[in-house]
This record gives sequence, structure tokens and C-alpha cells, in this order.
Amino acid sequence: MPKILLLYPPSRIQYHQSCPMGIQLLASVLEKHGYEVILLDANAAKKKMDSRHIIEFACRVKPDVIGMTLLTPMIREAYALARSLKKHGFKLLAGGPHATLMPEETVQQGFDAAVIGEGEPVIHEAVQALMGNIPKDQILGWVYRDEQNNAVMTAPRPFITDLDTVPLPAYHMVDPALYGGRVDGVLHGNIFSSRGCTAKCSFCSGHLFGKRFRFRSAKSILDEIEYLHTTYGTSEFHFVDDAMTLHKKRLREFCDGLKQRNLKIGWTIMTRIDAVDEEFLTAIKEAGCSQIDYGVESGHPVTLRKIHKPHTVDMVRKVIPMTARVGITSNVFFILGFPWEDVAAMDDSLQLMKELAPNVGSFHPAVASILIPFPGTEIYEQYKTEYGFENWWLSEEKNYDTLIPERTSYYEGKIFHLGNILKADFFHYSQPMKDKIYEIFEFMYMHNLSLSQSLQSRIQQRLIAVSKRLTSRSTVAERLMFKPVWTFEHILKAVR
Ligand code: B12
Ligand code: SF4
Repeated sequence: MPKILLLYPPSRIQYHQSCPMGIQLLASVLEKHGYEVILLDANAAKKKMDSRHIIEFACRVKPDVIGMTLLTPMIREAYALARSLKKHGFKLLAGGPHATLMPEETVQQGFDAAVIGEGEPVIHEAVQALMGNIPKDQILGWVYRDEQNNAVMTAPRPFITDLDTVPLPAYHMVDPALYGGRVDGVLHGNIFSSRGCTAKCSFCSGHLFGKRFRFRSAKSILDEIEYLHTTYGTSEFHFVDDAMTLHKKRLREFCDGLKQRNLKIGWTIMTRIDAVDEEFLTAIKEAGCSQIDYGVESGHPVTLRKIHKPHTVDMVRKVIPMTARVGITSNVFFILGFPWEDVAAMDDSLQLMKELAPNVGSFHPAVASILIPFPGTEIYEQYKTEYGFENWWLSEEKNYDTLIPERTSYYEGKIFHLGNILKADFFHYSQPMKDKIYEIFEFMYMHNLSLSQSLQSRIQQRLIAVSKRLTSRSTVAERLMFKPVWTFEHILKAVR
């Protein structure tokens, strides 16, 4: 029986609370074809692995093929890992967002082949071809390396039309103890219920599933939820769809089904500002939806227009309070620093944040809250020459997948805790722009802290204020004073 290792490679800044769904779905497909499958998520919150550990692991289990999910920010380390694995003679298959956007590069950098787009229809044939059982040129939707070392791309494969035919993720292969998180020890319920998004935002790197909205039936989603609830006791679910609410009839059927099956579960979704209304929000609230992640992106009307966002500032002003009114928490995402923005434009975003704050559960100060020009996006193509960031993901200089070193202030380390994104400085921001970004990140971080009544968050608010004040007088004094604080926090994290 051929043995396949499906790997989510290491990121230095990410700690997963649940096993990535892509490799779980592919594991399920391969298992149905009779393969022995091993899942390895190098970013599992309770068991991070680095490249050295992965190579040791692969040499021990000796898979026939290693399949890897590739995301742009982790690509340098993933390519280095691929080259090392290649030296040990492994056959390597790539997939996921970066492999879809840059398939030829993936092969040039050491992989034997890369699948473009959805993996389920291709993975079995791809593995067979890499094992020499099918001619490589007969497979649709991939790029492979030929005998002359050239990257050869075959004709595209159509998207899956009936998503109900996709098998359930291989939940039985996931050890919940590796993840922890919200409900410790219980499997986390991430569900995909649709693929594709009809909008064309100029910064969005999610072209993997196309622009056409395709969706699973309400029955298929309910069956999956019921299975997880009864088998593993999972009672909180998060939908990872880009725009879950685009087909309202289906969602109503889903809500009715939850009631009919008496499934007492909580669920959260991500969707678009333009894809909800009050009646609809009330219905999903009654059916257990507790939180919506909205990509608001900007409070500057020109920016919203230029990035082709399908909503306006006025729509945001209506939808966020409306969501709060029906009792659903809004988790809101902004993106700062578009190349045409000045301090005043970013201030429009800050003012909108302040206005929305009483109705916002949390602002999400993620890495991507500062604009990242992902490959394949309109923003990347338009500005790569002007700002000299072509192929930035291959250089160490722009690699933001590294932790903020502790030689920065405590204050900075906290509010940019998700990596060195400001240092990458893709759009050469002026000092006043950087100061505004700091101000906005601080606002978001402090807002989120202020909502928690815990002693820990109150202490952290004080420490941040002290660190900021001290840094403005003497960075040396700040570093000295906060060294024990960092050490204490590390120990606390390790114990937990
Ligand atoms: C949930 C999510 C997360 C979660 C991940 C949680 C977890 N445990 O997996 C969290 C919050 C941690 C996260 C973080 C980040 N994310 Co994210 N995330 C998503 C999201 C919303 C859903 C992912 C998902 O489950 N999709 C459903 C599954 C079925 O799809 P899939 O994983 O892509 O897998 C399919 C194919 O890609 C392919 N495939 C995947 N792997 C493989 C491997 C092989 C061998 C083969 C053949 C095929 C194959 O087959 C699968 C089935 O069809 C996507 C958006 C999206 N629509 O996908 C963004 C997305 C993947 N994230 C993205 C980014 C950039 C990030 C960050 C790097 C943040 C940042 N801006 O810098 C971080 C870092 C991730 C990390 N691990 O280090 C980008 C990726 C862009 C890119 N060019 O790489 C996306 C596409 C969002 C976007 N629109 O820009 N993310
Ligand atoms: S609405 Fe969201 S998923 Fe759709 S294109 Fe815009 S950013 Fe991407």
C-alpha cells in the first residue's frame, strides 16, 4: 500500500488551533483510494515542528510521496525544506494557494509537481503519476518537471461542480490534543460550506476557488455537523467560507435544519458587508450564529472604490450596529497603507473604527492589517516595479513570517505580535505614515484588551502604557526594565 505524507509546513509566527482543512480533505480522498496516509501539521499549537524535525520524521516513516500545502509568507522555508527532502530522495508534490498562483516557480524551486486549485479531483492521479504509474502529461490541472528539468503545465481542470461529492475531512486522523484552544481536548469544528467569491477585491489572494460561488447543500452541512457533534462532542463551529451568506435560501434551510434536528450548537462565519440584512441576521442569530468576521478594510471612500470592495462606508455604518442589535458579535478587519493613501486617508479608517467600536467585538490586528502585495493580485501587478518588490517572497529582506525580536519594546512587541510586517515596508511609508499605523494598531489592540475584564488584560494595559512612556524617554531603560517581563511571559506560555 503506497504511503503518503501530507504536510502543512512550518510558519514561525502561526500556532494553529485546528488542523488545516485542505490536507484533511486530501487525506480522506487518498484513504478512499486505499493509501496509507499520515497527516503532519507543523504549526499545531501544542506541538510546533521545525524543518529539522520534519526531515527526521520523513526519514523515519519513508513515504512514497510527500504532499505540501504552500502559502506565500512561509514559502522560503518551505522551498528550503523541499530541497533538503529532495536530497533524501523523496518525491514532492505541492498544492494550496501559493502553488496555485506560482506553479512553475514551485517546480523550479525543488518540487516534482504542483497541483493548481482544488486538490480533491487530482490528488490520486498526481500521486500515481509521481510513482511512475500514469504518464505525467495526461493529468489535467498541474505543472510537472520533465526529464529535461523543465516545468510543463497541462490544460486546466474544471472546478468541482457538485461540492456535496467531496468527502468529509479525515477527522479520525486528527489528534485534538495537539490543538487545544477554545474547547480544550475536543475536536474543533471548521467547516467549509461553499467555495468561490464573486467580488474582485484588488488585494485578495483567494483566487484558488474561482469567482463563481459554488455551495454544498444544507443537508450535507447538517450531516457533517451532526456527525462531529455526536462523535466528538464538538459544539462550536467556524465556517471558513469566503462569503458564507451569498445564497440566502440555502442558509435558511440550514437554520431550519438545525432546529429540526435539535442541534444545539454555536457557529461563527465570515462574510461580506453587502451580503447581509436585518431579517437575515435575526434568523441566523436564532439558529445559533454568534459571531461574524467582516472585511471592512477601510474608512476612506476613495480606497473602498479603488480596491473594488463591494460595499461603501455608509453600508458599514449600517451593518455593524445592525449586527450588534440582533446580538451577533462583529469581528472586524481593516487594511492600512494602500499606496495612494496619506495620513489623512488612514485617519478616515481610524475615525470609522472609533465610531464602530461600541458595536465591535474585536478589531483584528492581523499581519495582513498592513497591506501585503500577494502574488496574482491587481495590487501586486500594478505596483511591483514602482516599489521594487517583484518576487518579494523569495527574499529574506521582505520576509515578515518572523517574530518581533525582543530587543524591540514591549509595547511594539505586543501590538505587532504577529510578525515583522512593518519592517517589510513594501510601500516605503514615510515616518508620519508609520506613526499613524502604530496609532491605529494600538487603538485596535487596546480596544480588544479593554473588552476583557480579566486581571491579565488589565495588567497588560498598564504594562503597555508604561513601556510606551519609557520608550519615548530611553529605549535602554525600557529594554532593561521589561526583560524580566518577557521572561516571565515565556515561562507562563510554556507552562500552559
Ligand atoms: C482558515 C484560514 C486561516 C487559518 C488557518 C487555520 C487552520 N488551522 O488551517 C489561520 C487564521 C491560522 C490563517 C492564517 C493565515 N492565513 Co489564511 N486562510 C484561511 C482561509 C479563510 C480558509 C482556509 C481553508 O481552510 N480553506 C478550505 C480548504 C479546503 O482549502 P485549502 O486549504 O486551500 O486546500 C485546497 C487546495 O488549496 C488544495 N491543496 C491544499 N494543500 C494541498 C496540498 C497538496 C499536496 C495538493 C495536491 C493540494 C492542496 O486542495 C485543497 C482542497 O481543494 C483561507 C481563504 C480560503 N478561501 O481558503 C485563508 C488563506 C489561505 N490565508 C491566507 C494567508 C495569507 C494567511 C496568513 C499567511 C496571514 C497573512 N495574511 O499573512 C496566515 C498564516 C497561515 C499559517 N498557517 O502560517 C491567504 C493565502 C494567500 C497566499 N497567497 O498564500 C488566504 C487564501 C486568504 C486570502 N484570501 O488571501 N488562515
Ligand atoms: S470579498 Fe473577501 S474573499 Fe471576496 S474577493 Fe473580496 S477580499 Fe476576497
